[in-house]
Amino acid sequence: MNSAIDLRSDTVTRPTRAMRAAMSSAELGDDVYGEDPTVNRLQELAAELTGKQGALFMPSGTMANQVAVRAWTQPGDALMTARDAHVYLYEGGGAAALSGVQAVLLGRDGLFGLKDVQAATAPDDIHFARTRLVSIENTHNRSGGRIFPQVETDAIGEWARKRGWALHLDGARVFNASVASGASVEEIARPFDSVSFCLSKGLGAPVGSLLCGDRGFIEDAVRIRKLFGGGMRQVGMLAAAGIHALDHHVARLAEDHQKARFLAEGLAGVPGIEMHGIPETNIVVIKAQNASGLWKRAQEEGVLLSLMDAATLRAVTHLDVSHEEVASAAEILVRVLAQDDA
Ligand code: TLP
Repeated sequence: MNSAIDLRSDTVTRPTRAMRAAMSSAELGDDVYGEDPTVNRLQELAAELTGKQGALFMPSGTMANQVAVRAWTQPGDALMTARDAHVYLYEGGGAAALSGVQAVLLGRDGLFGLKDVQAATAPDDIHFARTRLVSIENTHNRSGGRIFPQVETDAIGEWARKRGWALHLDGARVFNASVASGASVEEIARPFDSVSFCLSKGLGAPVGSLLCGDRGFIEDAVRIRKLFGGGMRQVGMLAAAGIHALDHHVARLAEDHQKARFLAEGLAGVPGIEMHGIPETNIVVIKAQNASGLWKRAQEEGVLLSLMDAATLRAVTHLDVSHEEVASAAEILVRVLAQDDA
């Protein structure tokens, strides 16, 4: 398995030697008491980068999103989001189970606009669940790492603000959006009341996400994180990996985007598959009629992909996969497809 080219996700990266060194020399304390200096430093850095008053270190992106849902809603409220958003589709029904919230699903391929939000806005009537939160995912995972258009975010943000709804950014890969678009994370985050981002994806840390927002929101989030079992102790070792990732692994995301484009271009026009456009960031979505057969044969040939559904495969480029490996993954996939076609 070790020599396989692992394109299942950017979560598979392992800490670099320099990151491990930063982890092993981290100053530690008990973070449930707020006394881990390295965690505090990471939280300050995250607040600064997103332009928010505060930030909270979380064990996962899923917990960061679900804590935000719980903080902004009451049971019986509605959450508006894309029908293929991670917060709805990939978090085990968490919004329903942990917050008693129902989802109002919008758009397609992760994208939706003000018009969709307006059309789904229920009248103020006792029959309807009250919308309290809109969640936007940027970049959007299932659609192939697409960047959510800022003009739509701004328009949706204004609509939400007028109604007293909160706007949450699932920014698991917001640094990819920033590097690809040239907009700073702070600019992307500006219309949002809360922002989650992951250290454990393209940034290459082993664990961890940040949830950012204003002071009152962070106070609520601290309580809810504890309720959800996410209070951590001498976790500065992991926070040190996060600080290292933010200091050293952001600009290099551009290389991952180049590798994804290279892979997509290598597969474009090959019979038996359909590419979901040219990737804007680090995720390549491949549509294939026999996706599970292709997935299995690719695995036998040493290329690991994600099987998203019966007709969709996903390849994600990252820190631990070189340009040469991506080139050979493309060759192997073309060969496997040609065998299928014969
Ligand atoms: N995504 C994972 C899987 O869960 C699908 C992956 O391999 O891409 N938001 C977004 C947009 C995500 O893509 C993910 C993880 C999360 C949140 C959750 O992060 P974790 O895995 O830390 O709970």
